[in-house]
Amino acid sequence: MARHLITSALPYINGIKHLGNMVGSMLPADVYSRYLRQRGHDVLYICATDEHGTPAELAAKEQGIPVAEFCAQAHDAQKAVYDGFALAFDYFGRSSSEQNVEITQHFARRLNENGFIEERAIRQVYSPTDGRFLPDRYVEGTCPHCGYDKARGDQCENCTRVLDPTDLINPRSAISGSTDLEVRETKHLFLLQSKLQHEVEEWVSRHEDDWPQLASSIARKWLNEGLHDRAITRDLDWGVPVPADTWPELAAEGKVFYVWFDAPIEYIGATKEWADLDPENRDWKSWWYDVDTDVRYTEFMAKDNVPFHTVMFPATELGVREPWKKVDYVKAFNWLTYYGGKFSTSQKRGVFTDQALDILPADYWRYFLIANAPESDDSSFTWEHFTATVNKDLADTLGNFVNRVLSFSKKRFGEEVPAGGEPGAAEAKLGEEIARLLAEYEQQMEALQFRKAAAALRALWSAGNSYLEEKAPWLEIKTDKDGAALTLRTAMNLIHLYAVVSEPFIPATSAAMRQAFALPSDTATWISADEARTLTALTPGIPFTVPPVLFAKLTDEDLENYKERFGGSPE
Ligand code: B3M
Ligand code: ZN
Repeated sequence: MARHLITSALPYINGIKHLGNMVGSMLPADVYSRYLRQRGHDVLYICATDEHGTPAELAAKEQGIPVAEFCAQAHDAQKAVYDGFALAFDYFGRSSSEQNVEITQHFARRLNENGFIEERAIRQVYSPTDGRFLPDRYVEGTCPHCGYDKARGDQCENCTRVLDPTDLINPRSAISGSTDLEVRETKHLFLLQSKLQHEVEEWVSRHEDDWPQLASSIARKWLNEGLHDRAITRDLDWGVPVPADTWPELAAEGKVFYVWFDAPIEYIGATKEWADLDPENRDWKSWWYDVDTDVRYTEFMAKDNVPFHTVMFPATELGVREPWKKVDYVKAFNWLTYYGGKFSTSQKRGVFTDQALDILPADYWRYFLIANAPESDDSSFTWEHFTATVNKDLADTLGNFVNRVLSFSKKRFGEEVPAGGEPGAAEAKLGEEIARLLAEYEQQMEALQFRKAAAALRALWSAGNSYLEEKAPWLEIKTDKDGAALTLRTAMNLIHLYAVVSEPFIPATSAAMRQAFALPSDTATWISADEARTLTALTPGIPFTVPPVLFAKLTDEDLENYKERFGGSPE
């Protein structure tokens, strides 16, 4: 059985992420990891903060603190939110770690030895006022393509075109605002991706059939446009230093690697961080090095990150000429919009992950987001849709079922799973249905089809409700006490089954459901098709407690409050 290596795109250090970021990378990776662990697979789920680059430097400057300090604080703040969302990383690292420095420098040296790095003199924007070169976002100005006047040196936010700082019209320094800028010549390292085009193409063509359409079409588009050599160093204070043993002159000038060069390498770096903390994990390399088919590597990301993961990082890995593990499956997501508009970190529009947890516990968000993940298309977050989904699926279909069954049984039969009755036709029909839906759920999870998996899970919950309505134990008890006991016992078996299979989506609620039953040695992590069909694992006499209401119903007043606080439309 292959081991599973899982990574989600590294959240950039700058600022708490919004729900759109969460649903497009970390949350589905967590759901998938939890599922695989439950099914008995050996799983390593790695993520980290992406800490280098100009936005971190600029944010630190704005706060008036050293960038290292800014990153340390921002890392902890993000980690606290992810803990709140119950993201069960095996390790959540930092791309500024010494491990990442070491591995990034090693990759650069190997690429150089293999003839894939070249030093080139380029013309760059220099600010005499600031006494430094101004890479990427350090220059702002007017976009030459669309005329947007707040375009950044690396990209125009308005038309999304990738830019070079020297492209900007009326450029100004983002640090001092100075327009007294000149263009000076300076040396940088270039990764000769053009030389790797064929190899990358060959590698992509061996894998793209397995990838979802969204990932393979983006990879193809980039390959068709041709891989260009690109500068992989910058004039910044903060970053992985160019190693002095290989490039003494550039190192002396204080050049560091470009953030997108070291960020994907941090997937490996963070694995080493994890290993260095715990001697038991010392074989970290067995996850990454010289493992072809015994590790299956799945990456999660939003679509804008796909080129870096399907083309550029593989090019780097191929050029290193060492057997580093390359991705097997790329799970890419479209955008989650806020009322059809853009969630925007810079413009603070939409719901941020820390605010979400202020309002409601993680399970509400986890379920809603995954059930509406932007898989085949963009999907829109609205408060109306969110409150309706919570009320219908979580409060009514699941929560109410659990409470109704346990409260009623307690009232009529006491605090133990009731005895009496023999399963009949209704139970046989239910068992078939549950076994079928469970198989469907498993199949969708294995296929990483999260919306469909959520639909199957919801159908499992619904099947319990239909059974309960059909048997109506509150009527049955008047004429057939044993029959009512059987119905309630079967329903309790469903609750236990829900506790197990809902865990990847709603871990806290699942734990509460499972703990309702004092089942001796309840360690099974999954439900077999046979158990699903018979629904008799919980036997008469097992004590239970009635958990507090699992999901609160959201009122019209709640809805109005949310809309008022966050704005009920994109603008
Ligand atoms: N930090 C995502 C972003 O900021 C970027 C992902 C890196 S994954 C190696 O858009
Ligand atoms: Zn533009």
